[in-house]
Amino acid sequence: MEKTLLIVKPDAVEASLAGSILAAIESAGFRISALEMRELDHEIAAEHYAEHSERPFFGELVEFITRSPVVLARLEAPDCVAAFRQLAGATNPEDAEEGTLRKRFGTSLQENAVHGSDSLQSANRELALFFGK
Ligand code: FUP
Repeated sequence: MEKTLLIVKPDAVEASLAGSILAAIESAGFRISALEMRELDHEIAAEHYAEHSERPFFGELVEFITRSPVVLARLEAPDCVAAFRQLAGATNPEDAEEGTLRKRFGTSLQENAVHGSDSLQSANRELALFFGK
């Protein structure tokens, strides 16, 4: 079964929304096959966001994702990567469609509640980074 990485970001965990977000994901038909709460260090955060390392917002992004614990999950479903991107919604919650996780739970471009891998290749890389083989 296809897999993707979910991160419930610090803004959502701090707002006690982790359970609601996981429930919405399960209700939408995704199976959770690994789950962990963890405080990320700068090294793993920078590795996760390596593709953005030259962008002006990289430093803030790493500070944000490491500021308090996140919930990491491996999700499984048919066409999981694309299906979860659709459930998550547009990067900026203001642009996200009604009913998407970022529309419901995100508050800004940076504090957008959830991460989902953007391709099968990213999913495999990110799942290996956070959960190992
Ligand atoms: P997404 O794939 O939707 O998570 O979005 P991106 O990979 O483009 O961006 C990764 C994260 O960087 C987003 F979750 C939000 C953050 N970001 C900013 O903080 N500022 C920006 O200008 C663009 C993205």
